[in-house]
Amino acid sequence: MPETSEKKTIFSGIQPTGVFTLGNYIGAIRNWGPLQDEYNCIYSIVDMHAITVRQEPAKLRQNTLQAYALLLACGIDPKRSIAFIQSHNPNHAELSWILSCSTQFGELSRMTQFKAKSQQHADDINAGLFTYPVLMAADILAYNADLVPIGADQKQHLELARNIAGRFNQKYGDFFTVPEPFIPKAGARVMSLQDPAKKMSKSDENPNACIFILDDKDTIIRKFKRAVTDSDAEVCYREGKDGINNLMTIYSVMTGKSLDEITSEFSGKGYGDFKLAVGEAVADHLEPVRTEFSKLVKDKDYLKECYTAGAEAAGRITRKTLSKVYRKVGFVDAR
Ligand code: ATP
Ligand code: LTN
Repeated sequence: MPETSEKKTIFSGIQPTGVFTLGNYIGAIRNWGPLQDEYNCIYSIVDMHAITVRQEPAKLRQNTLQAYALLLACGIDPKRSIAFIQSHNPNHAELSWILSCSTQFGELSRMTQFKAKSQQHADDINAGLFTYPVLMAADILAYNADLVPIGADQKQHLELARNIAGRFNQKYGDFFTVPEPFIPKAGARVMSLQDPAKKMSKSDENPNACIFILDDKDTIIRKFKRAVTDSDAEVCYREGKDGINNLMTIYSVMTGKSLDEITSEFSGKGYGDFKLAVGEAVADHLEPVRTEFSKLVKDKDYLKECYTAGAEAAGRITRKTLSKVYRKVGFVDAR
């Protein structure tokens, strides 16, 4: 990827907290590949974010390598994008410190993900969990990213990153690009199959609540068959039909059919037929990802080559940003 060009820059990250879900895929990663030609794309497996909740070290290492292979299997081409592991580029943590001095305690206290995660992990409400959005801002601002493709749940964090950039620019003179969120129109919030009022999440305790992108066809169909819906047996998108609305959105994204087309396709048919069709569409769509993943994950040397080169390319960009930031805030040049 050329480092200086007229193209706009994209940054996004995903945590190595387990196999990606259909929510991560539809809300985020699926949209990353098609951006690669039009933009300078930088994608990261954000392991430093993952340790804000307790992780078993051996498992984190394994999950990180798996997440990197999944990223490539989902169509991120390490030759056209920069794809790297966050902890391999120390500049993120360094910039995060500087930015934390332009972030207010009050604004971090308002983050809904912090409130939710402090409830889930009441025995470990650590400072990292609280300052997590500052590290996320550093991830983005270190590359002066213009656009950040994310699911709807990350909108508040992106808003904060914009505020931090604005405040820094005000204090020290215009420097950071104020990033824009890039949230898909359909599928920005895929819901749990067991509780359609909750978002589908990797860390859900109930394995039937989410589809993992490496689930096999039978498992995917079984999970959709068990999906919680309603009792009126009509496939149409309407307020109060959260379960069906979620399945219709998933089916629409997978097949490209509109909600009206889906309603006519299933008129007079029951939920059983519909759920089976959704399951099949999802399983067929994910099949190539699963095949590619099983090839990639065996090739540890290739993966290492890719993430090493990715970290070098990422570091080349962020070192420049960081030295300019150090000057702006008044640190003495080291050399
Ligand atoms: P965890 O359960 O460990 O908190 P997560 O499943 O929420 O993780 P992240 O790694 O935090 O996943 O998110 C990666 C990307 O996937 C983000 O852009 C996020 O907005 C998006 N995303 C996560 N869950 C969903 C969902 N249910 N629907 C749409 N997008 C989602
Ligand atoms: N906070 C995000 C993951 C994340 C991210 C980022 C997304 C970390 N750094 C930078 C976009 C840009 C999450 O929990 N989903």
